[in-house]
Amino acid sequence: MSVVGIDVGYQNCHIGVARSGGIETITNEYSDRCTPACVSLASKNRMIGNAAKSQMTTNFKNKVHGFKKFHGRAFDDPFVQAEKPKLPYSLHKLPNGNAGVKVRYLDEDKVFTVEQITGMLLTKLKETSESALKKPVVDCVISVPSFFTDAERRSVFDASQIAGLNCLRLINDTTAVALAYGIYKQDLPTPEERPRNVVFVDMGHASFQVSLTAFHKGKLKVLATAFDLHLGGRNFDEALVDFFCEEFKSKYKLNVRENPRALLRLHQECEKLKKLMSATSSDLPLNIECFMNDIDVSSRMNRGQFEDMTAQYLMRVETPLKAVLEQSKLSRDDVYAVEIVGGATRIPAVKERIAKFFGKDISTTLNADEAVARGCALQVRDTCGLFLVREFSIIDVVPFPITLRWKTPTEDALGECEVFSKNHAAPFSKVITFHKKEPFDLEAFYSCPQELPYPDHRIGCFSVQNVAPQPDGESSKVKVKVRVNVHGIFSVSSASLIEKQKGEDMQIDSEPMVQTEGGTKMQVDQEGQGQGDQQNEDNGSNTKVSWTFVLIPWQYPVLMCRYEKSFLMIIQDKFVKELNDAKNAVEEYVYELRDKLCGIYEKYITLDDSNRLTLMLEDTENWLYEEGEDQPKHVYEEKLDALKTLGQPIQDRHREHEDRPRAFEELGKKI
Ligand code: ATP
Ligand code: K
Ligand code: MG
Repeated sequence: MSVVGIDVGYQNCHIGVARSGGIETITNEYSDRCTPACVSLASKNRMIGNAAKSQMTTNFKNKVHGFKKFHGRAFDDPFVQAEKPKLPYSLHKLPNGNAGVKVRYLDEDKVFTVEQITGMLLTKLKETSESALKKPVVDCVISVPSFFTDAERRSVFDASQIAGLNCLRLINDTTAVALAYGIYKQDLPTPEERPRNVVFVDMGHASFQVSLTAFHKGKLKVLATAFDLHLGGRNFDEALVDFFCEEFKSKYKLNVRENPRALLRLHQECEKLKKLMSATSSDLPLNIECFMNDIDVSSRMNRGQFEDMTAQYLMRVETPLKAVLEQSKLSRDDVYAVEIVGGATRIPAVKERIAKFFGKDISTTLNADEAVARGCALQVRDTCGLFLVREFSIIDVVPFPITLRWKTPTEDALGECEVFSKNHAAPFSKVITFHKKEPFDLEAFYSCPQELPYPDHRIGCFSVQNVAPQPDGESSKVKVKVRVNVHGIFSVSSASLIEKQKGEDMQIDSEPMVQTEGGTKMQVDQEGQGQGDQQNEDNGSNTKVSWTFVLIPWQYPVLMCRYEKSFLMIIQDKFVKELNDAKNAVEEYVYELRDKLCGIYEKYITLDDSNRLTLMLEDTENWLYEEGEDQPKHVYEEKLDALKTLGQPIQDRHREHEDRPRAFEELGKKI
């Protein structure tokens, strides 16, 4: 079974796969390595990817795109509310408060969760992989922006499950790129040498991500990440759209914003223009025929004008670059190379800003569109845990600090402690020891709400139950293991009670105390990277009793019903495909037989019979366009059978005649 790496972009998706020691990117049925992140729902079926995108200006109300950043977000989220008026499709508040997508599908109004929509997209990418690799694909690695919080990551993870994928790892975009950079480098420093520090810059369609990563032979360590959540190619498109909307208003008296179809067309044309301006600084035309109210519009633009009108965005390029240096306490001179990827880094002014900031040439050694997907595929290990390509260890970072707060039913005072600081290594486990006489709750939340690109700073609530005092009335020692896992998701992964043995003295005071509060003592053991569960047990003579505990992450979605729904849709797609195939088979047979009746079959049928059959074929053709347009599958199958009963004898006579001389020839050879 193959494992694929999937880059689910805001606009473009790519799939990488490790094959015979190298990485390849997979092409879809359009021989395209890029599949647009677009799902179009219609009255009979749904289309995903290229087919959906080509429908851009028709059925636009049911064409869902630009949904990547709705993952894990509430309908009332300020970001969702700000995006809503820009979308051709409708958003809807789901019963759990999350943002859902409202479309007309199978002639009914339907609301889909964002997980379902991404699930559909992933289903398509899974199918594309399967048909390219000619084997089932279940295991995958999926990239997410480094700034995705727990809720967003969980949501993407759920989407992968809806698609029937087993996501082995959610990997940060820039970390995937770093891996794609490092894995084939033969000259990385040895462990004794100073690391090679490389800055990775990814400007996609909707966001700008930067990381500073230190490389040694066989390993990379992310030192810092920074981002501009809302800076990407789409801002540059929108600047052009704004400009032309104004111009067309004064020049042609057209209110483009009132016409969604025209607005979408303008968007497409502006994106094309933007790309052309990356290649040339000369004046370029923008012409759209029959744009609105039967009016043809035209205008011109050049790179200089474009840079002026996008100055506000270009200005923002520097901030995250500065931030990664500051966070990692490195200077520009410590940076060995600056590697850029992502479609929008092709804008010359963006490249210039980055180069100017670092005072050095930027490298474009990586494939700007495929580096993320390739990096994802490189993270893949086989079922025995062996890397398929080459072993390369990754230490990523916790992007936002996480704090744990605890309380018991009787204690008013809350205790709290920051368990993961900003840029703490991840994945990582820590064991926290509590001294408690009763059950308690742990609440995890992001420490700095003002820095968080997400309105809800809560992560989850975890209940540690069945805690009672020791027989001697003293507090029990409870060890709780907290973890930021390979997906970058926080969890309380286990809790155990250490029962004091008779005569044994617990040396709690010798342990470094992180925080002590009336009645609550807490101590943190760092456990390091990896999945291992080993920990240094006290003296080996205490008994460890582990028990399950209740975990209630906020906004945790109900998965099962969505999975079933998605499964039904796959069946629906299959059903529609089979129906179309049956109908096409009738049509093809009509054309084929008609051609042959005037050609190779002519000699094998009487003129009368031929005329009668031709008439029948004509009737069938007309029928296909009229009442036969929309029939159940069996009707087409019966029609085809009826035609074949008439066509087959002619075909047989023809074949017999063809075979006869050949048979004589063969006989001749034998004699
Ligand atoms: P994100 O990473 O934000 O989720 P994505 O991965 O889908 O988005 P990319 O495919 O990296 O984004 O980049 C798409 C963007 O790059 C689009 O805005 C596209 O117009 C822009 N782009 C592609 N080629 C060029 C070019 N030659 N000049 C300017 N912009 C370009
Ligand atoms: K992409
Ligand atoms: Mg991207």
